[in-house]
Amino acid sequence: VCPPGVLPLCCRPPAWDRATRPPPSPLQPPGLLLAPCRSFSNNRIQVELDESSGIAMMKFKSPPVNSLSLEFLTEFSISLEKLENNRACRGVIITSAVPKIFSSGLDITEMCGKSMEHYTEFWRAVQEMWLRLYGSSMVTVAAVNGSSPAGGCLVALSCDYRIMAENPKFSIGLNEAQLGIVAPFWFKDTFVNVVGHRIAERSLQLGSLHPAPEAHKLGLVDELVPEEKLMEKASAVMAQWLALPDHARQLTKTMMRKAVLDRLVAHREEDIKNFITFVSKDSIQKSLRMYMEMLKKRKS
Ligand code: CO8
Repeated sequence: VCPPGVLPLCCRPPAWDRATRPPPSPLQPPGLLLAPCRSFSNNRIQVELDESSGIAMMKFKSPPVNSLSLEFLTEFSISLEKLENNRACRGVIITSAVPKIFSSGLDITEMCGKSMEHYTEFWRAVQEMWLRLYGSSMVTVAAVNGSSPAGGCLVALSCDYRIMAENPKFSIGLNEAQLGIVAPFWFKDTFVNVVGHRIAERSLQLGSLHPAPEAHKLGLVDELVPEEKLMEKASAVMAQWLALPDHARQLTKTMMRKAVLDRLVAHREEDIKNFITFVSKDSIQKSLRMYMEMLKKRKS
């Protein structure tokens, strides 16, 4: 079963046939053999698609911390949909244009003192983003060039491969417990599928944020590279993944991820209700407000 608007992975035609490109003209000077590049930039996310390689670069550019607000999540899902529907696009590298921060996770202000309608809309947007990214038929590589707590970590975990800048000041993890909140089952499932049950269980209960070297040791990220080599490495990894026929890779990805995706699809409305009930509690509102105050105090 596929959620409305989300492409079943197996429905896309093999990309080998998708991007048929004419050979370069012999009259074209070698230096001008530049790839046709399509870019669309929204307010918070910039996307550039190199049609000759089939690789899109998606950069989060929502300072100060790329928090996943309703607007951000909506743009994110729309950008993914546009790329998914573009036959020339086979893979996307996700990174940040904000120094030192990949994404600070869900925008906490969206979960504080808002109406039921707002919580519903917000949570649906979080679900939609994850369904699109985790269920994407494209190759997805996260180039994690900064801190990546909670929802930011979920974005990285939902990709096929994670490369992180080897800076111990950058940390990544599902730290919800530290905020007095609980990561939903599909955050947990995504985490377990990457690091295994034991590491996920300990890390989730403690709300751990793992410095990059530790995250690598745990398998939360696949590779660490010096920051200046991050994009080069991400492109090399992407090329390696794109060297295979898309249909075989896509069917394999579906086989690995379908059960987890289907579980949310089957329980989507119930999951929204649970979120609203949970987030509306006075005790949870208090925890979130205190956490925001702590962030501000830490700053001053
Ligand atoms: N949401 C909203 N505002 C944020 C967030 C956020 N997630 N993170 C930071 N901000 C704000 C800060 O309050 C600050 O605002 P102001 O300038 O008005 O004081 C501004 O962004 C800049 O923040 P910092 O000064 O802290 O910036 P630093 O560069 O020093 O640090 C960090 C950046 C490391 C990202 C740091 O801000 C941080 O740790 N932020 C909190 C991250 C976090 O814990 N996110 C968890 C969100 S919850 C989630 O994603 C999943 C919830 C799912 C379960 C829901 C069930 C209820």
